[in-house]
Amino acid sequence: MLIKTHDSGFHHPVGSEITAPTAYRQRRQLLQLMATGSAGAVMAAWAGRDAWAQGAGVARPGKLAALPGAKSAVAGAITMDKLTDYKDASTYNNFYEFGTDKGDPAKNAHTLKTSPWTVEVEGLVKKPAKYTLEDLLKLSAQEERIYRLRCVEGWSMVIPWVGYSMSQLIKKVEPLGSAKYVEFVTQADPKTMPFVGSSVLDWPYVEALRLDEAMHPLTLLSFGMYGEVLPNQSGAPVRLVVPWKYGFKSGKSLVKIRFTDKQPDTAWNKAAANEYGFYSNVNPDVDHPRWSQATERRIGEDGLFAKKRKTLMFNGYEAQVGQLYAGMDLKKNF
Ligand SMILES: Nc1nc2c(c(=O)[nH]1)N[C@H]1C(S)=C(S)[C@@H](COP(=O)(O)O)O[C@H]1N2
Ligand SMILES: [Mo]
Repeated sequence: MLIKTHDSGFHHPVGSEITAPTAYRQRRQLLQLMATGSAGAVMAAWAGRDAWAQGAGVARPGKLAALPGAKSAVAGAITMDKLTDYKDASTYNNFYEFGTDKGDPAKNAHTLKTSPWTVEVEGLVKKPAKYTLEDLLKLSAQEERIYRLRCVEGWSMVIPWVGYSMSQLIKKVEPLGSAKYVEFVTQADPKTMPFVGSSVLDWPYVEALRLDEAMHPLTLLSFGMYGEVLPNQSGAPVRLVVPWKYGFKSGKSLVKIRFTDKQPDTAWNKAAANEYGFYSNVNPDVDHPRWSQATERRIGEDGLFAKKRKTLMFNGYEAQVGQLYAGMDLKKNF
């Protein structure tokens, strides 16, 4: 539900509880746990992967093309957590172009037209270019990376994304010395996206990173998940995944990548600057003005094994990314 107030503009809705868990899901979790025994969390993650690969009773919204990627070699790119069920990952989403309820994108995003698709790279680069989706897919070998994604509203998921480091594309276009930031502009087509034009946000949905953040090997340009092309509701045909930042930094359905010398205005920062900072690194010590960020709820764990998890600094990727922020006051630069 959306709440508008006079003081601070739009209020991001607080994550509401997802649909009550079914006995089926509880049984499946139990079977998965039994199947993996004491083999450890890594095995649990990969066993979960096998379960969906074999189609273990998971209802898929449609048959999507396979998108194979080798297991990632990038440090930190494979978490040891159990995978979120595909069904949860593809039916509990934030994609405001298709509505503000978590179930709206899965219901409405079938109207998104993902082909033909081009991504324009412009601004402070030696080689500005228009890439078709086909060009982008061929640009570098794809990897499967199991990343946590932590929404600012307090829920998290563990998803096997497929793609390659954003840095591969950035190297191709050769940023100028003056380039300091990278702006990610997403699709805003009122004909195919029913909520574009609503007053929730200033469209298009825009996000941005510092150039060194965009160059970090963990920053993923993603085309797929669970070994298949992205379903529309997850940001097809190409999106960003920045695993150490709150989910809203990971723009979906990218159409433009612009290199700038000034910090770009981002959609959520424009909507409520006191709630959504430019950095938005996952940080259990910095509360959102209206709720704590100290814990999170892992989607799919709302049943038999429900537990609130402690949120980790940089979403658990501190060893990999902490040095990017050396000397910065992360309470000021939230
Ligand atoms: N274009 C666009 N990208 C977006 C959003 C959006 O509303 N529009 N929501 C963001 C938010 S708040 C989150 S938490 C993640 C959610 O990704 P998921 O639905 O794949 O879990 O997408 C992000 N990317
Ligand atoms: Mo989010």
